[in-house]
Amino acid sequence: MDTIVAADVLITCPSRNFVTLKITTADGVVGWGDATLNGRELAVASYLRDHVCPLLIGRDPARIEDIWNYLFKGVYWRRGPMTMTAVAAVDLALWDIKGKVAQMPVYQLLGGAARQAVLVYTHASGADVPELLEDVAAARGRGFRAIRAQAGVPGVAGTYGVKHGQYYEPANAALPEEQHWDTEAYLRFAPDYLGQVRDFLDSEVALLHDIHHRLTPLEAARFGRSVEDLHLFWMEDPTPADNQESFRLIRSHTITPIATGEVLSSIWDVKQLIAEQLIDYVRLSVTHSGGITHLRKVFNFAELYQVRSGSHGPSDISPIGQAGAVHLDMTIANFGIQEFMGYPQIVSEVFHGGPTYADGYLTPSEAPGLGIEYDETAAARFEYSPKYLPVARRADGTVHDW
Ligand code: KDG
Ligand code: MG
Repeated sequence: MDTIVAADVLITCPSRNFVTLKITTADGVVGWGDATLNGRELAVASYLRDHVCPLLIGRDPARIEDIWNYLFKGVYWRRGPMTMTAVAAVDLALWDIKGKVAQMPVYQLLGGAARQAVLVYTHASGADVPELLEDVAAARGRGFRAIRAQAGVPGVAGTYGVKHGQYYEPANAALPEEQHWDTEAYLRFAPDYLGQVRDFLDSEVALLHDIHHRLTPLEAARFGRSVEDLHLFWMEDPTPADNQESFRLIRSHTITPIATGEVLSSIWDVKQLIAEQLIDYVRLSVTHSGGITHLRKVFNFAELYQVRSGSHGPSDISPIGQAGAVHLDMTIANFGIQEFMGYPQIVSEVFHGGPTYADGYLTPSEAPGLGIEYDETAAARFEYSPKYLPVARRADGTVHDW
């Protein structure tokens, strides 16, 4: 039996922060796991370093399910994004090791390919509609068949979801910026600009839109109804999902498909949403939801209710997490779509390999394991730097939902 002899947490910031877990076995096999939680990176790093890594030493890396349960059920405090991201990092690293030992890519270990490649969507945004349409055209030029569109709302400074500079990067300040939010202005403007994007795009290109939990259930129902003719692929995070039953109200008023879950991290957070068919796509990610082992269970459960996967895949999930997502996406029966924002070029100095993008699809690496390697020498050049997402306030100063 091989054993785990080291578990190290590594932090790097090639334009943004990434936390990586490195597990080394006595046989010299190294597995990589993603532990990046945007804006709370150091909390997960400490959770791993101080509370999880010591528990891994001497264990058999082949026993993925057992180690997962040891870290979830065996711990008094469970669930929550910090815990589930830390457990995910261990899980991803163990799948990487298992693949390297078996000399197989992880998707083969998960049952093999259920499709030829993974359909992805990317982001297009603009401060105004002409800028947005330019960005949509650029995304089409890169071959994307599904595009998420966000435009600045007139009179709402710094609308979240709109890129700054070349790359969309809202986590841009050493302390959170405060931005302005106006629901009525958004509700007046968004259906109109999405209509312009729909007219601009060929009908076979899927159009997505992210609401970032900014609406009440009734406002979301009004929005969903107002865009029904546009046949959105989905409206994302229409309202916070803390209260899962509130999605019933949205569902009873509109046939616009609903996706949610990027801030959720366990099967319990989406159980009612799935079992009552209140959503169409579940957006948990391997990085923030306990890794491949747990997310596979979520997707298998969702399959029973014809809910499809639509995993979160922003540039604040590291290329290791993105690689894990693509391996899982290849194998599940109810795959829907995978988010893929891509990364600034500098990120590839640290993370080598990973899935290949072509013509609107990602294909996993055929290398053993996750097929991605972390360059520790390159990573050491990029020191951690605090970066926070903005906070939104209404005109009267009230803090608004993320
Ligand atoms: O950490 C926050 C980002 O990952 C998130 O804001 C991006 O909403 C997002 C999305 O759909 O990718
Ligand atoms: Mg989102």
